[in-house]
Amino acid sequence: MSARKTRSLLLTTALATTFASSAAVAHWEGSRPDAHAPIGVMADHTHKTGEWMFSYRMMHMEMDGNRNGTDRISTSQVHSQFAVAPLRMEMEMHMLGAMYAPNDDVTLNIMVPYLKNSMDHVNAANAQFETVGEGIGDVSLGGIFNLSSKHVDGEQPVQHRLLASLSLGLPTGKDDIRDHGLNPNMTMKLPYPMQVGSGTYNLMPGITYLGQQVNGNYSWGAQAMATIHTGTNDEGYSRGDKLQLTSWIARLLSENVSGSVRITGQSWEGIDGQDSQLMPGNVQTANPALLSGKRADLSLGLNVKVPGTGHRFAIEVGQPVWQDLDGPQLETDMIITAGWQWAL
Ligand SMILES: [Cu+2]
Repeated sequence: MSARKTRSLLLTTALATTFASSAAVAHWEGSRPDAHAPIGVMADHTHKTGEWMFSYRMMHMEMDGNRNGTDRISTSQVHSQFAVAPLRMEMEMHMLGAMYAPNDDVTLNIMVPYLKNSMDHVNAANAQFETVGEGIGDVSLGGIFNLSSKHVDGEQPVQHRLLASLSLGLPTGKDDIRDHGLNPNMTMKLPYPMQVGSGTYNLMPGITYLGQQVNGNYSWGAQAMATIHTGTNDEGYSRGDKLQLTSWIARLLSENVSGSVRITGQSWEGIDGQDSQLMPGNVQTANPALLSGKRADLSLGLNVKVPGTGHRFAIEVGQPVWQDLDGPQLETDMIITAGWQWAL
């Protein structure tokens, strides 16, 4: 394990030990549509003692065209470095989740993802082909903890909350999927971004701040979350660690509907190690160094609750406003997340 990862693990452990000093929340109105963060945010809320929640979430991400740094580059520029150029990629993720609160301060959760990654490529002779990596992804188990809450009185009383979360990602997803390339008679190992699993145990520590106007229409929040891949998978590498910072503001549009605006910044590292069956000179996605970058997204969301039933529906649409990629790398163009949540 690298020094960087050891440091990250120590930080996570320090965060976990603070869970002991938790506090129940008195004035938080959990039934408001905006009491849940925009649907693209994970580990954003807790439940009351004995409450269950089941959820289905779908995320669709579109990547079209290549970029190096902050600049768009053409397919022929990619071909000057690699035999094959990716044209576009679609990532589709279906997530089944369950949450259960053994008490008011701790909510446990499990999430089972199913992924489909499709990528279109073209070679220098203008022959196009598509590859698909599909299957169950890395199942995660975790907890969300009420760290503290504070009620601030005044003309417009505000309830503040602080949550901590920690998830463990299990290596249940495949990291050795193969598919046909140009030759229909043989398969090849799919490059790193096309695999549905990391092959490693992953830690996802997070900290979330929430604010709610007790009698007003506004609420807001911010979250920092890291993804730390521990060890090395059977293929000989570890995926790049990621840090994500997000902040949003939401407004009640009616008693049962709220709208949100969110800004997200993220930074992710390249592959640590190498899959020896991939040829890094052939295509950028097989090059461990060309998978890191930074991005800022702006997202608009809608939360809807069906009164008296425990059902909620939500959608969020995001677009990058800035991206800086160690490329050539496919740029992200759109992220859509939609979901259904049922608390009982
Ligand atoms: Cu929940």
